[in-house]
Amino acid sequence: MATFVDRYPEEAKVVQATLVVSFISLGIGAFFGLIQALHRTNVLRVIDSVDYYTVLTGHGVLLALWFTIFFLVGLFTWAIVKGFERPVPDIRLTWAWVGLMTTGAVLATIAILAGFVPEIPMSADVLYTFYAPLQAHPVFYIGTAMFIVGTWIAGADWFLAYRGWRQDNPDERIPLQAFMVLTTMIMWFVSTLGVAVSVVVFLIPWSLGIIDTVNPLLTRTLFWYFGHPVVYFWLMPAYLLWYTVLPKLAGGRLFSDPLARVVFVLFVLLSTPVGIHHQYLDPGIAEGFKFIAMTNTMFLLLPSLLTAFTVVASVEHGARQRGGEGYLRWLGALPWRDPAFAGMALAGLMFAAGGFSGMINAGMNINYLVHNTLWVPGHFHMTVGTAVALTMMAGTYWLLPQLTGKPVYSRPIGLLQVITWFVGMVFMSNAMHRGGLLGIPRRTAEPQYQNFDFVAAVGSISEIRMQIALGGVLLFVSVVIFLFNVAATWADDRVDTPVDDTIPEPLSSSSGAPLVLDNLALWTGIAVVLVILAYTLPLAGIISDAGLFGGSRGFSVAFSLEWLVDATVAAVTNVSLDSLAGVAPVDAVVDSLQEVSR
Ligand code: HAS
Ligand code: CU
Repeated sequence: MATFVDRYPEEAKVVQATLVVSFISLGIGAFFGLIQALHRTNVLRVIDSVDYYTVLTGHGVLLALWFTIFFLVGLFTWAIVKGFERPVPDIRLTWAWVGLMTTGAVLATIAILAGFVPEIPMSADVLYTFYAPLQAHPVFYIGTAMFIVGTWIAGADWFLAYRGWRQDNPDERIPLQAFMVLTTMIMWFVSTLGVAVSVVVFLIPWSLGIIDTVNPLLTRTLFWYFGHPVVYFWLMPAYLLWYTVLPKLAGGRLFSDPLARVVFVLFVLLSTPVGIHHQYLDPGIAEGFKFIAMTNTMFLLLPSLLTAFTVVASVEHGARQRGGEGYLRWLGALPWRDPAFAGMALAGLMFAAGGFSGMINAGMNINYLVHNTLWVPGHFHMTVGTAVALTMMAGTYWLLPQLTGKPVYSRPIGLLQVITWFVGMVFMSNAMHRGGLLGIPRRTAEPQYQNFDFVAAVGSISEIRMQIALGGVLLFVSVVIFLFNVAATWADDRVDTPVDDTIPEPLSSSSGAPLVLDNLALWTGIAVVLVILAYTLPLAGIISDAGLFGGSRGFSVAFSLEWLVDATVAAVTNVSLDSLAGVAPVDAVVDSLQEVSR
């Protein structure tokens, strides 16, 4: 079959355009990552600590939002066109959402970068989670809103493509890759509602001065309503590649098409009613709702565990087709020299570890130990920073030749690049997890408290810091090599040999999948009901406590002086006064309290 770019030249241009925006964001975002990794480990300080949040916001927004999502919309366009084997319904609509998303992203980025120039009265040091009480310039929120509306139009574009295909193929199963795109977009439509309300109803009017106050807990909750599903929005393109491309690269076939469909349906149902697991420590949300979020999160492990099973089984099948044998020796028969395979497989392996740290985050009680520590960035650099980012880079080595008709400039350099990423991340994220357990906080330029020593049971704090810095440097080097390889591929000449993009039939094909799996309306309905059940009461509570637009008088806490004295004396005498003797402030307090109680 002819190469994708020759079959669908217009669509190939669109995908290339979104990849360009994605990779520019990757380059700038990775540079910010290098600066902050060296800064907070005190290895090299090129910025003032006051600029740290500008750098951190740039790093988070450019990598977690622009790099990943621009790649996603490109990949999904390719998957829809290839899945249905027909062009998009109207290429002008397609360019319209590309333009809207890009304009929005550029505006929001300008607002962030302006933070470096004191003369410009604009900044957006609000981090990629941008909830109140941090406030950004309106341009940041407006840009973000345009970006999100752009993704909605992209989703509409793909559903229109589906409608066209369905009219011509009333009885066929939705092709697997297209099914993955459509279910992911249903999840996205349901979940972006939260962030859209937060931005349009509260943050934009607040930043423009139209309203004076907001209810910070409300904007946080609306953010996390979207903030958990967004992590699966990043992950689903990686899953799409692991399910459909990785088995082929391994030399085999997907183990089960129906199981893959079940996994994507589970993500539609369960991704949103779990967001409160980011708020276990927020006051103002009753413990019971946190418990429900935890239970849902534990159920949500299921689709990823199923994925681990299906994808590893498919890869093993590939290895055995290539002559691999034994319980584990088959691993050696895999095409490890192929950068696309090696990158995706290493990304998957690291996701197994990132998934486990996610399970720890998800436990309400253990979360108290790791929340807001360096553990959490350790977790998400393994998940979004490797499972997703490394799969996207590896996927590029497979996708780019189809979109350009040009072979990858250098596959050995590609292999070096994916290995550098993996090794860099092993150093950085392992050290971050360990640092978090010692209580090193996240999101600060100055993690060292005055007159306070972190005590490491194993190794030392300096060793942890060195590993983070070393890892950060390797990751930056990997991005530079990646961008070089991609740019050199683009600059190369076309070859005549067609680039193969066929995906082999799964071992257990879609004909065995229950028809109900393709009933998208049913899954959307259930997802909405689950969201209503999980969020109505917590949101009602938050609004009745502090008002829709905040500005409440606060909680009054009443107690008598006598009660305070009794409680304090009881507490202090319980600790055993002897053990505290000599601690000057304690002595003074005890003396004066005893005075009062006499
Ligand atoms: Fe998470 C915090 C819980 C997955 C991203 N997470 C974050 C934050 C980010 C993030 C960015 O419950 C920080 C947000 C912030 O700034 O505050 N997370 C989980 C759980 C999972 C999980 C239970 N997270 C992800 C994914 C992310 C991501 C995916 C991005 C893409 N996370 C939490 C919680 C918090 C949190 C709490 C709040 C922490 C706090 O206190 O702030 C699960 O979905 C994980 C399930 C995964 C598995 C692994 C399955 C293994 C597979 C590997 C297959 C192998 C292959 C290799 C392909 C069970 C699928 C084959 C090759 C061969 C050679 C054989
Ligand atoms: Cu989450």
